[in-house]
Amino acid sequence: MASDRTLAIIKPDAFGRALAGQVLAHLEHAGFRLVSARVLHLTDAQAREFYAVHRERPFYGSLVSFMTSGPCMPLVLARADAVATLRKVIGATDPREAEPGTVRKLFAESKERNAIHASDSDTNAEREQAFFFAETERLRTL
Ligand code: 3AN
Repeated sequence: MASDRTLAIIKPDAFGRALAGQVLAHLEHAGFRLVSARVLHLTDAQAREFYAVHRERPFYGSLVSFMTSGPCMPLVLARADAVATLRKVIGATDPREAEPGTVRKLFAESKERNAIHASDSDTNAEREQAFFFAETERLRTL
């Protein structure tokens, strides 16, 4: 059965433009419950580790610089079929290709500065929740 929890990050572009509240409202409107949230400024080492799967990609260095450019907001979100539903709600990586009404269409600036991250599989959702949150913070019942 698909997991009912996933991880999102309101990225430094959206957080820095004071859009966190609007993004959260959008996610809640899409049926997600907020399980846990933090505001933190990623270190270079943390950003490199979080995005290690992209290590060989040409945009890796730039992505790490962007993700460490200001505070961001990791969130644990819950609803049925959480991973697939959140991917739909955030829209395509490039906001020019994102469906109308998606978070990235509404709030992203570019393919890199694209407002929000969301886990892309149950395995990554588990790893990424554990990256930011202790078990007691993410497994509480709603
Ligand atoms: P998504 O966030 O939609 O899962 P990924 O996993 O392919 O997309 O990429 C991770 C992050 O890397 C994206 N959210 C975006 O910030 C950045 N990124 C992806 N592709 C590019 C690109 N071609 N140029 C610059 N940044 C990119």
